[in-house]
Amino acid sequence: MLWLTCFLQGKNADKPQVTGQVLFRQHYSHGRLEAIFYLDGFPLDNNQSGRAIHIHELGDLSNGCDSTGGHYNPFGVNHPRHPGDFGNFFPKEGKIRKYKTNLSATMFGPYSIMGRSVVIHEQEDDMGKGNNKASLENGNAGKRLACCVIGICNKNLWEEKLSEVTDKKKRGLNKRT
Ligand SMILES: [Cu+2]
Ligand SMILES: [Zn+2]
Repeated sequence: MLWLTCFLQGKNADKPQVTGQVLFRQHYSHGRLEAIFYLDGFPLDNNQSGRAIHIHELGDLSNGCDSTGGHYNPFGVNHPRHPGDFGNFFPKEGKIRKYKTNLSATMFGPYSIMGRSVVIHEQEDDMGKGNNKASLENGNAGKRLACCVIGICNKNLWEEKLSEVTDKKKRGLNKRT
């Protein structure tokens, strides 16, 4: 088992100022990747559009999120079939708290996501249905709001955030009953 984290510094000049982290876990060597998206700083309005999140090819932040390259695309396929195409996320009260399983990216072997980056976009991912070239490359997700480089972390960080995310879900369910 290996754990990875991607810590967002929120240093971009643009609004909103997104902070938080994306965590990954995977069983060696053929387990499916799991991820926790734990992000803050979105507008409080619950009716805003979705925000696309992807893995980009490079872990180079020398020119902010602009130097992270395009979507990580080791097999030369169209968007949204890249391993790090995580789709759209809908913040609630300015936060994203999401646990996803069975993702197609991997942290092992020649196609590892380690050392690459996670990018949070301003707009919704059109999932390749935009009828233009950009749609099949990047989903027309717009500006890059925040980004981070994926590195190794320990188990504790994962366990802590996982219990927070799943507890929140339970509380949410209780509220509705
Ligand atoms: Cu992207
Ligand atoms: Zn993509």
